[in-house]
Parts: sequence; C-alpha cells; structure tokens
Amino acid sequence: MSHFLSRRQFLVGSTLGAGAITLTGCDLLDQNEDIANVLRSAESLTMKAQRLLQGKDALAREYGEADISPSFRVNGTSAPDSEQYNMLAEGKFKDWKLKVDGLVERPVELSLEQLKRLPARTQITRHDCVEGWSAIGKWTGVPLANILTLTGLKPNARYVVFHCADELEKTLDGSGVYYESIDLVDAVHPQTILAYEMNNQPLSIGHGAPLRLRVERQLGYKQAKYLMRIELVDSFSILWGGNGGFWEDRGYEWYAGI
Ligand SMILES: Nc1nc2c(c(=O)[nH]1)N[C@H]1C(S)=C(S)[C@@H](COP(=O)(O)O)O[C@H]1N2
Ligand SMILES: [Mo]
Repeated sequence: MSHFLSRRQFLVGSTLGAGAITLTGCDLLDQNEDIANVLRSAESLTMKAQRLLQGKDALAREYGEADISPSFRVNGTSAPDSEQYNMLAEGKFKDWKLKVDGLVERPVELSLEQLKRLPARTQITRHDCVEGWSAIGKWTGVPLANILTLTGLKPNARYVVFHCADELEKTLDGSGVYYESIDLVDAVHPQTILAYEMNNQPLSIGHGAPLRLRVERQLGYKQAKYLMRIELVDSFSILWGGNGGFWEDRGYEWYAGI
C-alpha cells in the first residue's frame, strides 16, 4: 500500500500551481550534483551542441490550431500484443496504473484519474520520425517534472527510463520490449509531458493509450507509447542491450536531437 500515493501527497501535488511545480522541477535538477557530470560526459555531440547553442530550457517550436495535421500516422506498434494490455484496454484503463520507482524517495502508482487531476500542459508540436515523415499534433498531459516533484529524486538518479507495454520484436528473452530513456535535463524540461490526450481526444490505442511520453526536442522514436512504468536509474547500461532504448539497442543515437 505504501506504493500508492497517499491522499495527503496527492492533495499536495494537485493543489500546487503549475508555476510552483516548474520551479521545484528546476530545483530538483539543481540539487542533483550528477547532472553537471552527465552534461560533461555526454556521449553525443548533438546533445552537447544543442544544449550549448539553445540552452537547456530552450523550447521546441509550438504551432497553432490551424497547423494541426489532418492525419497523423501510427508508427511502430499499433496495438500491443499482450494479454495484460488487452485486459486493461477492455476495462477502459480503469485498472491501469503508472508505476514510478527506482531511485526516487517516494515510489508511487498513479491511476489515469489521478494523473488527470494534476496540473496539465497542452502543446501543439511537430513530430519528426527518422523514417522521413512529420506530423503536427496537439498533446495534453502532465509535465514529468510534476511527477518527479511528487516522488523526489535520490541524489544518484541520472536517467528516467520508460517501460512500455509492447514488444516490437518478438524474442525469447523479452529483449524486444519497447523502452526509452532520457536524462534529467530533458525530464524536467517544460515541454516534457506524459500525454493522455491527442487533438482533444483521449489517446487512441494506435497513438499509445493510455499514456505516452512527449519529449519535444527529440525524434519520434523517443516518444514512448503505452507507458507502464517509469524507473529512475543511475545508468541504463544494465537494461536490455545497454544503450538506453529499443532503437538505440539497434543502432540509433541515444540523444535524438532535432
Ligand atoms: N511503445 C512504443 N513506443 C513507440 C514506438 C513503438 O513501436 N512502441 N514507435 C516509436 C516511433 S519510431 C515513432 S515515429 C512514434 C510513432 O508515434 P505514433 O504512432 O503516435 O505516430 O512512436 C515511437 N514510440
Ligand atoms: Mo519513428
């Protein structure tokens, strides 16, 4: 039971203003001494260059309602082939819970209802897939910084790992399960949200129901769909192929800056 958000914790989270929460997100980052080291040891030149040129808080371009694409392709998994997921989907995700654990002070499990009661952000952004297509969509969800403010971070937390419900590649050892990871700079960025709505509708199964990541300064494959669990880690080298994501384990860049 201690893994569930207490009523008091939940009320604290839901009554804080968005501004207060954003500030706390930045404070969280400042308190994490390892972040400077992460930036210094950044594997990817793209990441260093982007952060040097644009700053760590620079926003991805946001668009207007009129720019929303009339059709937005579904890519990768279009419906997870898992009994557990299908049962949750049949129940309209009433029994689904997002686990947040690992290197946090207070692990939580949040229902969709609870997530929807937290301060939300809406953004209209362009999604760029490496396969060469783009689409503009409107996303509504909870800033990841708000969730991390609720859970707190252990001092050695450096990356946020997103565990998904789908296996994109069928394997015997389960290494075909989709996952992704980002560092704390992107985790507390204001446009990094856990989206439950797309274009004013509940997220469809094709687009990642009930919850997906939007991390707007990076490419499509970072936008993990079908979120089940968020894990704070000090290193992702022990996970699956060790490169921080399903596609990263198959040769893509970990930092997929646009
Ligand atoms: N869980 C999961 N997340 C995923 C994928 C996937 O197959 N499974 N595909 C990725 C890729 S390559 C892209 S381009 C986008 C596609 O999102 P969409 O289906 O909403 O267009 O999701 C990303 N996130
Ligand atoms: Mo993609």
